[in-house]
Amino acid sequence: MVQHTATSVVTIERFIIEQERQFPEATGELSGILYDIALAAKMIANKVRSAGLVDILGSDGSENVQGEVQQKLDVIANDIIVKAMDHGGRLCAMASEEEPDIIPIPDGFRCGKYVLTFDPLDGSSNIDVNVPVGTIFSVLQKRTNGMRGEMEDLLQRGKYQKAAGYVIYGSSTMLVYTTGQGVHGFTLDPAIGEFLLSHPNIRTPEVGRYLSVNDSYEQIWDENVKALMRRYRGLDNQQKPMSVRYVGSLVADFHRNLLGGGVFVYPANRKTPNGKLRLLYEANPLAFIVEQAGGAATDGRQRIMDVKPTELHQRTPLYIGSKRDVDTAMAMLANNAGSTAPSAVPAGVGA
Ligand code: FBP
Repeated sequence: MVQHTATSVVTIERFIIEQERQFPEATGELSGILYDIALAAKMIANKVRSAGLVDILGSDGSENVQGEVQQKLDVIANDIIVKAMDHGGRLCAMASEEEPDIIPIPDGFRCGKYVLTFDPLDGSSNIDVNVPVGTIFSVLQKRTNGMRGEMEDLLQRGKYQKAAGYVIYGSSTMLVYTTGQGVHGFTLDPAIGEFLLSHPNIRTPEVGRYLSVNDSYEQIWDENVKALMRRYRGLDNQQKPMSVRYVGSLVADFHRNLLGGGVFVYPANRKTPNGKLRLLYEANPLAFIVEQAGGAATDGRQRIMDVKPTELHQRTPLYIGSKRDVDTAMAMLANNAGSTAPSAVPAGVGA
């Protein structure tokens, strides 16, 4: 594999082809899926960038399966991805945070050997205030025999992912992905409309600087979660205090910590006893990336990518980022493991 530097002018398409060449048995289907995702990302970036100028800010007035108000851009991004991915003949099914059930491949289009799960616009509640948002995706290989994708093909452990990545629509638009051969970042050059290699072989620092947590939930956390937060803050004199950074957009917080070192935590609490974030299209893809970059991800009980999914929109507690800090979470939570017994929630906490 050609060793590129951040100054090499390498498009994402060329990089994908070079990676594929290392697998003589490869059919090009996975590469094709990554191309189509890059195309969808450019189209979504265009919408996000002009969001304030055209009438696509604000809510769509409908609710998604999570009971969340859908933003207009949530729906637009979801449609862009479905339409970019459903006719390439590489997928046999999809699942999205914005859709209640499996998204089948329309009749008339060939079914392929992969399934795609995705969060079309993560952090969408931040769109109207111009805070970075993102798209997160995960690719798995079909397991069942039939032509069409089934629930069993989607509900696979994260460790079976063939590819995963995210796009961050921030000061620049970046696409970061892995196929199990390291983590690579590409920046969109809007002048030429190309994703160019800007961050080859991303490695995340072993020890984190940043702590990303919404501690307005502190009152409804378990005691061991509170003890862990005191540890990260250096309040029990076991480590140097970490600097708190929280955007409230998972992709933005994860991306900062991936490059600069840090831990993002969204523990379970009495209001969301199984956590808030979704296993299939938030926790699993980011866990694959962080592990490929030398970091780790846990639900407080086990490695995120060992969790056996049972539902499409399953939620999970999440501790993800620099290895030392995730190991600390595992050590301090393991005996009471992440999930919290639901009980009274003081009014207004986590509103
Ligand atoms: P979606 O926008 O995809 O539903 O993502 C959930 C999310 O917005 C994450 O991006 C973010 O990390 C988290 O929820 C913020 O939650 P809270 O407002 O409770 O801190």
